[in-house]
Amino acid sequence: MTIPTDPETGEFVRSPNHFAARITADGRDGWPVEPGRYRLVVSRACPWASRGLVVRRLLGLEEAISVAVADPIQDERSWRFTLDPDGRDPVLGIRFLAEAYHAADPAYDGGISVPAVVDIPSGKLVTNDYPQITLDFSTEWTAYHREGAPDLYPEEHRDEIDEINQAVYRDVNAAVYEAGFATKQSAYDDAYSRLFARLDQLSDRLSRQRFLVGDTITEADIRLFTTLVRFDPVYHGHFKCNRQKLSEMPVLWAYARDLFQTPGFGDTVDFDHIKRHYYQVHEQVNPTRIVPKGPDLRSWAEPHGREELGGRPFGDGTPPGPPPAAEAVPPQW
Ligand SMILES: N[C@@H](CCC(=O)N[C@@H](CS)C(=O)NCC(=O)O)C(=O)O
Repeated sequence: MTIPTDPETGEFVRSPNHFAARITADGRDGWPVEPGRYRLVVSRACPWASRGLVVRRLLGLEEAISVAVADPIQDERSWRFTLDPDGRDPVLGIRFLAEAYHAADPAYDGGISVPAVVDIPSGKLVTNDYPQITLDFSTEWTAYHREGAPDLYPEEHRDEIDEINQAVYRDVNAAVYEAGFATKQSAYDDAYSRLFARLDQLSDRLSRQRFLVGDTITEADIRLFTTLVRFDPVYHGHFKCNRQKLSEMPVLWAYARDLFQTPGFGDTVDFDHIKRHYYQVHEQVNPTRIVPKGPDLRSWAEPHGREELGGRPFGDGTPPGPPPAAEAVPPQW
């Protein structure tokens, strides 16, 4: 995979989300909410796609929206279904996610990214607009949420959630990539400084409250979690985000363990997919493609002590049950 960077500044250039139709209860974009109709295509390696896996689990949308898991290693045709029998997604019948992109737009020649939501009857990609995908799961699919599903995007906290999400996107979710893919020292330095300044600020906030906004889990926690869970296995070494490891930042480390141990979070995480994807796909960063053996993951199960801060993870709701057997990740340690 070639990593696009700006030759002048050495900065990573992120490709835009080209397909931004929304699946809504009123179907105003032509894509109405309908259980069984759409397939969420993810890689368990990908932090942006993993948001969708967590939200879908927390809301109990597993029956309503099925999931396809791509091989963590893309080839020159990008994401592929080589984990499935005959290398084909059993529901969409395709070998490469690109086929769904081209069914939607035969002339499309941009990047093929996950997460992607595909309309099963037509085989067409509906959206790869990941920030909207999870918000729509929360706000448009309410008729199919499980009993006891939490409100991950509560009306009264939306402004605060949006503000935190913006800062976390810029200085955490995206900054780790900008540090790792920089081809000039100044671009790396800038991303590294923003990242750790923001992590310090988040750590301070989370030393006083169990979750980022209000006293329950929200979309903001999910977006921070998917970067934190990749920090020590990948971003600390591969992306040179190495002022400290997550496990050396006590508040954030306990916060991440708290979420990891909450049903719907850790049970979506596959560290093997995460590590193999980053270390093997980014050959510019890691030309030997060797995947490190560490870190020891068992500490993710250690007590976090965050209950002392109060908070009600699911508000008036309840945690989800275990994942469907077909979606269970292998034991992680
Ligand atoms: N499409 C979005 C976010 C999703 C994203 O970057 N997904 C990665 C995997 S973590 C991917 O599919 N990359 C392949 C590509 O964009 O060609 C973007 O480019 O900003």
